[in-house]
Amino acid sequence: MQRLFFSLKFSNAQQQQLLPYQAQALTLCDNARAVDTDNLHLTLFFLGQVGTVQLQQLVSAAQSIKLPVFNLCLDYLACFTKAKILYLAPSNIPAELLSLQQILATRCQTIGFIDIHPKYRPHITLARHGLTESVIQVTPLCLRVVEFALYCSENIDGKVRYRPLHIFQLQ
Ligand code: 2AM
Repeated sequence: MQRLFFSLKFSNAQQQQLLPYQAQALTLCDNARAVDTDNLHLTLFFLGQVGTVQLQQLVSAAQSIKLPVFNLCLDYLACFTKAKILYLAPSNIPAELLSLQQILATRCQTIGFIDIHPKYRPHITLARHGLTESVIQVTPLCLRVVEFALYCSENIDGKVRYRPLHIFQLQ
């Protein structure tokens, strides 16, 4: 069994563009721990533990999705107070992102996974173990989203790493 999730896949260059926003987020509270640059992502559907048969079903389901590339403009920093996560998010959620998330969620549910989040909240977690009440408007960062991926969450020597197992192109 592997711990998996679907996520937008950002390039290395896009992950680098997120770093000034992460630096700003870290100033909002003491003790927050930065997410590793390579791990910066935007979750589409969290699956949890997945076996090999389901893994193949998930890959086939995602491969058949034909949706367009889109622009995502991230423009505010805020915190999920319960999870103590500092994140960057879009005030305007692109219709293409919602379509992708909804289609993926429907397919994952058909295969037998439960959506554990009552409401989809697209965000990029920049730091963990941080708490703030602030919501800060930032200079918008507009990213061209061209692919998503099925990621595996691995713990190697106490360090979490998100590794793309399969990458899916948007059109
Ligand atoms: P993330 O912040 O790294 O994307 C399981 O709950 C995981 O799903 C969380 O660790 C979080 O990972 C992500 N998540 C939490 N709440 C969510 C929500 N409302 N919508 C989408 N992803 C969420």
